[in-house]
Formats: sequence, structure tokens, C-alpha cells
Amino acid sequence: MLDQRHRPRYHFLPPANWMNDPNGLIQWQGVYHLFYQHNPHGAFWGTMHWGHAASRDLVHWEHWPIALAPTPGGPDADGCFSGCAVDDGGVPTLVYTGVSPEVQCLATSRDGLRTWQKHPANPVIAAPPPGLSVTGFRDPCVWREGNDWLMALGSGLEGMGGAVLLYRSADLRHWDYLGPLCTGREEETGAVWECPNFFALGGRHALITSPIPLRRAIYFTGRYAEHRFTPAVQGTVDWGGCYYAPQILREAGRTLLFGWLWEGRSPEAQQAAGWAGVMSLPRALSLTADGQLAFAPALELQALRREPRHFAALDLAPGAETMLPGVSGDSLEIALELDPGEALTCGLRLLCTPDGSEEAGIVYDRAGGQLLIDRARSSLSDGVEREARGGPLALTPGEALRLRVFVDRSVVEVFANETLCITSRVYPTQADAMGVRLFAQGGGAKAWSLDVWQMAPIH
Ligand code: DQQ
Repeated sequence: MLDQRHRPRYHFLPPANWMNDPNGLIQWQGVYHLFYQHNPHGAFWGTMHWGHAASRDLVHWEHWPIALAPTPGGPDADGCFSGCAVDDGGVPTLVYTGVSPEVQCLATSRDGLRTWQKHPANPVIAAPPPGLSVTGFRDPCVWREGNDWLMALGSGLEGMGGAVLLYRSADLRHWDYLGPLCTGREEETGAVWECPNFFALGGRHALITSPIPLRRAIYFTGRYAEHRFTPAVQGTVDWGGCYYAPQILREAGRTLLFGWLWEGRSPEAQQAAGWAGVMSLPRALSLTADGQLAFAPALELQALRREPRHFAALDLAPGAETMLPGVSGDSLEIALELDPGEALTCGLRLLCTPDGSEEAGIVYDRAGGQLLIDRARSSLSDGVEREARGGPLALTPGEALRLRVFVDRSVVEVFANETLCITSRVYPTQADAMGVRLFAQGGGAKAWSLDVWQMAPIH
């Protein structure tokens, strides 16, 4: 029943049915735990549960029993929405949103995160602050600050814009509202800020949130003092049009980010496939000198590399397509260092049929100062997304285009020159849509180095 043609082989996804946001990411006694919004009843959004998986290496995941299910008659009767996990003095604790209405709830585990007991006095926050007219009240992000627990809650203020509300508690069970941590203007950054993550990074603070209706995750970096966050820099976490509601995983010396990759095909096709939604690869976050977020695929992913192929100093003639002999596949990692030279556009084509009737392009567009995934010919099916997606990338003179590209059947994740990520979905129809080519147009370019690996499956 599960459509194998487009089902990723080294990205995490549940055995079947629907997945959306990553939830409750935590490392516990050497094991990574990944929870996720899950509908066990079908490949469509509804009856939100928390699915659960665990990993020792961030790459291979074992499916664990569902962690949270709606309790009939309870404050989460209509769904266990997104939230986080914390270590409450040795007790694993989930903090999540119950609906409807949106209220905040707790659950704890006494058997090593396997089963979860809901706090009898749920909800622990039963209503928005009096006098505040909110457009959302969900997705708690909780952290320790001195002797306090602090909670950032995704919200929006009627007629104003997205907001993160800040609460404080001594015991995770009784919460006081401190005020807005940060607010946005609706015309700039949307009406409701879903799934906030607030954390220290590189001597500053960062807020990552997913605003309605932007359909992408954005970030701010700036200063945090006296329970207020003042953004100085704003950016986009991923420009590919399918990456949403990411959550951080904090560990000693490293902050990782996982995001939900939604489908680019119709609800009917998703249900026919029997699954919908993929988890992004984990990416490590850092801060550039000018306050932007920088992204790098987690080092652990290198464990999946097989059959290395290396090419050096390939001259790309204008208008020519450079085939890579012996390179093909739909589960690949590609690392490319490309000097755009005189080319107007240059880059890679992936998932190419030999006759070129299907292919997806990763295109550097010099005049436009952008990097795009060109999906116009990525599928002969007209029932799937095929519009181009991309973001700004202005290379300075002499600067090479540096790409890490992860192809996994219907997922393409692109990391470019540290600060730009483009993750998109593609659905080729032909069995031989497996080729990789390089190209340059309007002038010559040079690939200084190109490495390609087959990626081992994790399922
Ligand atoms: N998904 C959850 C909400 C969250 C949204 C519900 C973001 O908690 O705001 O499935 O994708």
C-alpha cells in the first residue's frame, strides 16, 4: 500500500499515515527522542497524537509506541497539539497544547519515556491572559533560566500581528504571565506565530517561528534582557516552500533543528500513498558575524555515505550539459564547489531521465542574485507542485557556489554557502529519472570539485 516510488529512504517518517510538526525533541541518557504530530487514522491532518521515535545516532530511528493520544472529555479531547520536552529534576516531562480551546497541558513518564501519564490537574494554563485578544495560544517552548521555568507560547494579537507570550513558573504546574517576549507587525511577519523556539546562540538570542499565513519558518536574532527580546536581524530558515514548524534540539555544544516537510501533491494522492509528511534532516545552527543563522547538515549523516565518486576541475562549456558518467540515483548526497565564471546561470540537474523529459534543477542565477530549485520539468504529472522556489544568494566576485544537496526520492534538501537552505518536494514519474548533470548557460563555469555518494537507507 505504501507508495515506494516517492517515499524517502533516509529521512525519518512514521511507518504509515500522517505526520506534521516535530515535537518534544530531547536527548535522554544518550538517546535522542523525536516526537511528532501524528494522525494514526490516515494520511490526512486530524485527531492529533504524538508519535514517537528514538535514535542513538540521529540517523537511524526506532519507532516507539504513540506517546500522547487525545483523552475523551479531557482538555486535549480534540487533539494533542505541538509542544516540547524538558527534564524536570530527572522526570521526563512533555508540555503541549490541548484543544479545544487551546490550553497548555503536562504529561510525565516513569518508565524511561515509553508511556506517559497526563497531569491530573491539566490544563496548567487554562486561558490567555485577561484583557488580551489573541489569535492563537499554543505550542509551548519551555526552558530553565536560573531557578525559573520560562515558557514561550505561540500567539498573535488581534489586529496587530504575531506574538510570543512569556510565562514563568517554579514547578511547571503554576504559571504567571510576564508579558510579550516579542511581537511582530501583521503586514510584515504574519498574524499568528506558531511553534516558537527561543534560545541562546553564539552570544545572542534567536527566535524561530512559523507565521500564519507565510507558510515558511522565519528567524530573528538579537538581544534578550529583562524578559524582552529585541530582534536585530531577520531571516528565513528555508526557502523551499515545504519546511515548517521546525523545533530545536539542544545538547552540549550544539543546537540542531528538525522541520516538517509537507507534501507537494494533492490530498487524494497523499491518501492513496498511505503516508504524508517527512522529517527534515537534522541541521546544526550557528551564528555568523553579522547575526544571520548558518546551517550545516549534522555530521552524523556522513555515516550513510556509500560508493564515493569524486570529480575535479570540470570545465562547463556554455550551453552544454555535462553528464557524470556512472552517477545516478534517487538517494544521493552531492557536495559541489562551483566557480560561476562568466555564466549567467549554472548549477546541477537531478533526477534526470536520459531523454531530459524529467529533471529538477538547482540553479544559480547571477543577475537575480538567487539560488533556485527549478521544478518546471521535475514531473510529467500535472497534479504536483512544479513552481520554482528559492532565495537570495549574491556571490561576491571570486566566491564559489558551495552546495550540499541531499536527494531522497521526493525530497531535495539544499544547503548553500552556509546561510541559505532550500528544501522542496519533487515527484518524478519515470523509473529512470535518476541522472545527475552539471550545466552552465550564457558563459562558461568550472566545477572545482564534485563529490557524490549513494546514501544508505535507514528504513
Ligand atoms: N501544528 C500543530 C499546532 C501548530 C501547527 C497542530 C503548526 O500545534 O501550531 O498539528 O504546523
